[in-house]
Amino acid sequence: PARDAPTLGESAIRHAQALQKKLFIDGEWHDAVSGKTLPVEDPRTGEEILRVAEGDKADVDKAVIAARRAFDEGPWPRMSAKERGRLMFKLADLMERDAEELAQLETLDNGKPIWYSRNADIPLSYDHIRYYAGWADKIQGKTIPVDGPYWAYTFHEPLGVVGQIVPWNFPLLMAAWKLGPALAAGNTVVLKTAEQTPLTAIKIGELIAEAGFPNGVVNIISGHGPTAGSALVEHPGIAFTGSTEVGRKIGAQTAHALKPCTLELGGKSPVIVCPDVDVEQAVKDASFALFFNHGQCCAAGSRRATLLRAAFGPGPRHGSPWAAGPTAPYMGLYVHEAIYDEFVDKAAKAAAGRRVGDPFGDVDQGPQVDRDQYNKILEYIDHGKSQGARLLTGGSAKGDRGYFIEPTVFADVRDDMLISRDEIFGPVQCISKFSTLEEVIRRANDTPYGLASGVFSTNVDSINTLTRGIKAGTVWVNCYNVYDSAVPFGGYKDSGMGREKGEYALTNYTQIKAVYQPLVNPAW
Ligand code: TXE
Repeated sequence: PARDAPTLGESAIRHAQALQKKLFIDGEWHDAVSGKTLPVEDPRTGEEILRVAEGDKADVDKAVIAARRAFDEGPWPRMSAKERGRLMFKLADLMERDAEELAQLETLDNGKPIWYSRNADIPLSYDHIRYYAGWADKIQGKTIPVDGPYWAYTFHEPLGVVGQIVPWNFPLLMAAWKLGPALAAGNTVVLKTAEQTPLTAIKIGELIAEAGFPNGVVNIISGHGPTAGSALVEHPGIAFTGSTEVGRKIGAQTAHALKPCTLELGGKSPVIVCPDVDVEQAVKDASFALFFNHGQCCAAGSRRATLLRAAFGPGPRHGSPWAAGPTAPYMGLYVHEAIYDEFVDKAAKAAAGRRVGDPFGDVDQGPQVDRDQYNKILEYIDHGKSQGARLLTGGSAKGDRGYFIEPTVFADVRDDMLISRDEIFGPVQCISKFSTLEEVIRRANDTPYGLASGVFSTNVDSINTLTRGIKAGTVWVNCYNVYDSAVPFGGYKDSGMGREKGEYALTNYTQIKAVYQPLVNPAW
């Protein structure tokens, strides 16, 4: 309830103050070699709450050496796959034990409503670690029939040390997406958190130590991208989630060094609403898809949909809108001309009804994560206005402290407008009209991105045409933001390379060794 907001906010700050403020290297907590520290801001006010050690190249080098030693010499490579899985189950249990503390830290750091953190980010994260704990002893090679007096088989071996760089929109969940498959496959890890949101990963460092992981298996560095991030890219293979611009740089660097790399980048995912739908329902689904996490979504998340339904209650359609995807990519919304006016009117009312305020209270939307993102979104809103989109609701900052922005809806958005082409990463819904399926497929694909998409229709031919026609890594049909740890997620085109989640993600963290052996008795 709203009256708890100040109390919960204070409790979150106390949890943050009680955390380690250092870098987690080789199972111990270290100050940065440079002695530098990084401010942690409260996005509700823009004020600094505390500072944590700011790692850069020297710290990354130390962490990589520790991870290398843990991989080459430590108990980790000699543990059985089952034992590694057991440690991961233990970590997930500890995360679940401390779920409320983790939820408060995430909301304090990122600004997302506490009920998102409690019901999506945190349970999704420990669910994900559990899912991959189950994989640890099921990663198997093949036995292959070959010509001649030989037999052959494959091992799926870990890569060794892997670097992981995560963003601030789902800080813990993005870390879980990457740690899960890497550890299940037997790698050791250096994880760099986003400079805006170091807190929950620090807590995970504490829990990793408590779970009894051998020293150096997981190392956690808080720090900036151009310093700590790019130093990490120079070392091992990399898994990155973040902007397409940085992803492109990392991809070029790792390709040159012939190192493995997965990239989970930006999106501008089309949602297409056909004329045969229940408009009221489609408005709700589209609104939830866009405004979830204040529009700061684009890649992430996984959990059994059933667990999410249990957490959020049944959604209006197949439980889907409440199977709150951590990753609802920012979308362009195409609505058929036959229902356009009614849809636009209802969408504006739905957005205007969203409660914006202290994320520790009973609200639908808290502040954006930091001043850069806040300014970027307000600039896009100005572009929308000046390029002639019809502003139906919102359109401004909210309040005079912190990074709050009104839920904003533009209609009559043309394909050439900046708000239609770029990833805004904020609570700004852009609606345009379409007439035929052929036309909308062409327009939906006319983007460098290809992360996800949504199709709303009751006509099976339209559904089949659209799901085949759209070039994107995920298509949700009559639902949005449904995630399951077992289902792959990733982008076509500039939205990335490789897939996270599910069995597919294990291929990012394993290499295949083929072995030939002579048959003992060639007559066989
Ligand atoms: O991203 P960056 P930013 C999109 C979204 C957002 C925009 C900018 O549109 O508005 O990107 O956000 C690390 N070498 N997404 O500036 O810079 C950085 O420290 C190595 C989509 O926050 O890409 C952080 O840990 N690492 C996205 C991470 O990269 C570097 C989520 C993301 O930061 C680096 C976030 C470098 N040279 C933003 N520079 C998604 N796909 O979910 C930065 N980093």
